[in-house]
Formats: sequence, C-alpha cells, structure tokens
Amino acid sequence: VADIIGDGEQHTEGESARKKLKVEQVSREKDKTPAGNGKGKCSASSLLPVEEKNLFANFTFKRVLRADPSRKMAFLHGQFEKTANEDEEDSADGASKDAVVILEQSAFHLDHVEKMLAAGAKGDLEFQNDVYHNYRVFFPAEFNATKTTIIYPATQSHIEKFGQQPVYIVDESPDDYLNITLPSLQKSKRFDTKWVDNILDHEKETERIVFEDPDKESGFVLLPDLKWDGHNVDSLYLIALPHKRGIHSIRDLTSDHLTMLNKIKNEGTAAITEKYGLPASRIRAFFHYQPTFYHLHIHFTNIHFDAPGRNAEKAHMLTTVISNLQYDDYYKKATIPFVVGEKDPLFALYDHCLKP
Ligand code: M7G
Repeated sequence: VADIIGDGEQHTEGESARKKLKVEQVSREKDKTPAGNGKGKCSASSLLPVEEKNLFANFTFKRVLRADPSRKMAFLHGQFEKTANEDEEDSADGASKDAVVILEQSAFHLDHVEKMLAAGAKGDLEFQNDVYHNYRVFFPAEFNATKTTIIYPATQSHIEKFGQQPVYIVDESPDDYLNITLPSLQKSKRFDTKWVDNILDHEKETERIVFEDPDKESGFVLLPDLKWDGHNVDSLYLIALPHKRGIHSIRDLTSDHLTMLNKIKNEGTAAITEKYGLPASRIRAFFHYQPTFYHLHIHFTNIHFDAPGRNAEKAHMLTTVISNLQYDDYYKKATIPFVVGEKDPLFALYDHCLKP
C-alpha cells in the first residue's frame, strides 16, 4: 500500500547520479497517467493494478476522521488486512494495520472540459424553473478520478493529525523552544523523515523532480507535493527540500543559510515558471511553523489556491524569512507563535500557558 504514495518504481544507479538536472515528465508521458497516482506501477501485488482489483477489497472502514466540504475532501480511518509478509515483519515490532485514507474530488481540468462534454453524459433532470435546469450528471469514469492518498501503516499521530481537535496558539519563546518543544520533538521521533531522505537520495519520486541543484550545502530538490495532482495549475503545489540535513525548521535558520534560501527562491520560482507558466508574482512561497515534518522545506503554491496551512498563525513567507535573516540569527531570538492541537504531545507541555 505504501507504494501508492511513492512512485513504486525501481531506479537504476545511474538515476542516482548527483548532477544538475531538469527532469521533464518522462515517465508520466510514458504511461499517460497523472503524477503520483501509481496506477499500474506499484509492486504491492495485493492491491494493484488498480484497473483490475478493488483497491479497498481488504480494507475495513472504521470512521470518518474529518470532512472538508469546501475542499470536497474526506479523511478516513480504517484497517488493511496484513499480508503474510507483513505479519512476519510486524510480529517483531507490533506495527499497526491502521490506515488513513484521504479522498479528494479533483478540480476540473479546464483543458479537458471540452473533451468531457463530447465524451457523452447521462443525467437526471432534478428540476427546471423558467430557463434554469438542474441535472445530476454522470460523465465517463475517466473524468471522475478521485485523488486518493493512503498512509499505511498509519501511526497514532497520523490518525490524530487528520482528525478534528480543538486548537490553541502558543507564543513560543527561544527558551520554550530549547526547553520544552525541542526535547519533546526529539523524544517523539518527529525528526525522522524517511520519505525526504528517499527523495534526496533519488530512491523515490525521482521522475517527479522538476528541478535539482545538487550542491550539498546550498542545493535543493523541487518536486510536486503529495497534496497536488501534478497537473492542474490552478491548485499548483510543489515543495523544495534542501540537500543539507539537520535543519529542522525555521527555528534553526541563520544568516549562514541565506545563499541556500535565495537559491530556492530564485531557482525554484524560475523552474516553476518555466515548466508550468506561472510567473513569480503568482507564486506563494512559504514555510510552516510548526511543520509536521522536521526536515526544512518550502511550500510553493498558486496564489489563487487556498492551500491548507497558508493562514497567519502557521505560514511564514519565504521573502520575509530571508529578509529577517539579514538581522543575524533572527529565528533563534524571536518569539514565534504556533498552533497546537489538544492531541499533540506539545499541548500537555504548554498547558500551563494555554489555560485562562
Ligand atoms: P509540513 O508543513 O511539514 O506538513 O509540510 P503539512 O503541510 O502536511 O502539515 C510537509 C509537506 O510535504 C506537505 O505539504 C505534504 O503534503 C508534503 N509531503 C508529505 N509526504 C509524506 C510527502 C511525500 O512522500 N512526497 C511528497 N512529494 N510530498 C510529501
């Protein structure tokens, strides 16, 4: 199941060569499938190819974690039956069979609407009043893909992240970070970001890379975010991952990182403009604080896309961060607000300053 999220392909050693590269949509062109849907390419024999098997045949639905009607999304908790292999592996560490399934109705791809109408549609007239006609219409299946992300095996913190919970704002001083936040993050293993290492080491998502600067100190990889279908520029969403390990979040940034950040801003934006035709003035580039994953990364989204986590209490614009870092070690001295959910381990640690 995990392969549905990754690219599911074997990569040759040649692909791992560190060189400056711009990778066009090579393999996507080959199989004509949208980026990241893994269709027909996954190795998990129990689930794929998608066309022939019910992806959820061995899935037991548990509950809806959250629904987001405005984004037409549903976040579900369920369990996949373990395969024989998984059972063997799991008996050692007791890993869970839990899964989080994220369903998202795709936005219309405006280049395809003409084809969609021409392909034929069946519909029931729901009502008509004067010149106004309301139908429930069924277009051919190929136009109705539901973007589906499966996190498997899912940990308790995955399940909690996507569930509903009251949230609070913490004003985190530098001392709070060092004495409360940092030890808790270290203990909860939130600095383990295997999926990031897989990308930086060219082991996963290699053919999705849009731009790479291979410099170990100031270079980065730019690729479509897990949240994006990789096609619809209206909801464009890419992330930049610096090659340098050990920078967990904006808290760790100093003026030493300015070369890297300026490259990410200039080269990253230029690569997006070249590939997707979106000018720099319509790209929102920002960090999250706190992030979910503690390998520094920068979000690039279409300014018109209401990206989750773009709100004032979470987003820090890349340009502002670069500007603040001119005043050396700004983020080591700043009080930075962040949002914490009641189920986050940090909530209990900051309880004293959240109670009225
Ligand atoms: P964040 O601020 O740490 O978390 O951003 P959040 O925005 O999810 O709260 C991490 C970003 O990395 C998010 O936008 C994720 O959608 C994206 N992301 C996470 N994973 C596990 C992957 C992945 O495996 N591949 C890619 N391409 N993006 C990912």
